[in-house]
Amino acid sequence: MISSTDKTIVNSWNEWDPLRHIIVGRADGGCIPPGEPALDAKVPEDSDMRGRWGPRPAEAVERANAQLDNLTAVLEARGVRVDRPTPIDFSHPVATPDWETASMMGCMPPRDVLLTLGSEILEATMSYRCRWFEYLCYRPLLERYFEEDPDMRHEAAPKPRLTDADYHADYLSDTISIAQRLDWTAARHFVTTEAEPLFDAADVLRFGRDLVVQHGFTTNLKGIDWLARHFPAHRVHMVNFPGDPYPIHIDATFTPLRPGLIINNPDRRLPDDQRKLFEDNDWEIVEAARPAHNRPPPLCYSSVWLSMNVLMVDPKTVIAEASEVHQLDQLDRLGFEVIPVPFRDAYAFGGALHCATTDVCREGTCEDYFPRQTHRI
Ligand code: ABU
Repeated sequence: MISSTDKTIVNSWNEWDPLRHIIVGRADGGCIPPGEPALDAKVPEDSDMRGRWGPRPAEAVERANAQLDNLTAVLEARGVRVDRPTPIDFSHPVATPDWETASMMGCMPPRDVLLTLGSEILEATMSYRCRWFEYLCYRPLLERYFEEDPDMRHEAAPKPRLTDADYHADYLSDTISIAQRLDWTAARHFVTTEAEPLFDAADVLRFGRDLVVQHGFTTNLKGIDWLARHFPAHRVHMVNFPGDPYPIHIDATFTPLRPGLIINNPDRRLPDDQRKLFEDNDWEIVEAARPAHNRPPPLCYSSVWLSMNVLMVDPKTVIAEASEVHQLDQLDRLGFEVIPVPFRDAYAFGGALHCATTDVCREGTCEDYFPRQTHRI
């Protein structure tokens, strides 16, 4: 058994095996980035974030950090080793030869940037310009893991150019109706084009030998193809969720809790033709409980469905947001030990408990949870 006092080992194959070592993000210096194509497409028409940008207020940072620190303490009390990123000056303008933007975003959601699979930690391409340099916050940790674990593989996907060619012009209008958005997402017409491979790590769910990847705003088909070629020993399955007008990141939509059990956002149901893999292998897909809140907290990019963005400590134990009473109750009825932690003050900085963390080490090996499959989704 791997214990948190042991030397550094990078090893994580799925979302639920017993957790030993994790990265928890920080809210320090978090900014609302200025408009850019991919970000504007995600911010709802009626959001209080429209037209706003700049550093978030100091007291909001303080409240978010208090909840992130509390999560850290809860995990450490359970014997999990916790590391934290090194923030950079996110209010600084950044540029490449192709574009410039007046600020970055932050380093609260490591799940978006880093994909751990086995002994590898892969830096995602990302798809927002304001997040192009976010990997720098994690480099001190990744360099340390590389020093301390001789088997660790530190990989980075090809940095994308993120020129205007990466974004569909029809998403740049600020008056797109929800009906129009739903038609587009049902037709798999997303803001990102296929100009080059793009993916955010939070669009990938790990099920041992199988990776389930959401095609949406932040991950395109070339990105999924890049992942399939990069992980040739794995089976990569593309999914999409037509009920989501703003499809970024799979982890408020489809959440595996233990082998054989997934909760699925009832407003973003996995289409029938994509269920065969799960049905053929006796996985149950249960509708997630509805969120306890009607709106996200102020100045938050994410939807109310952060309610189902939970963190598994092991296949029987789950950390969920303390005010999400319906989700807590459902998890309890599904037989889990539920650890409620307050986290809504951190949401605006990049999401909930799954978003705010990324695995470094879980016990366990690469298992085949889907031995019966005849075709790829
Ligand atoms: N990062 C997960 C956010 C997904 C959502 O807004 O529903």
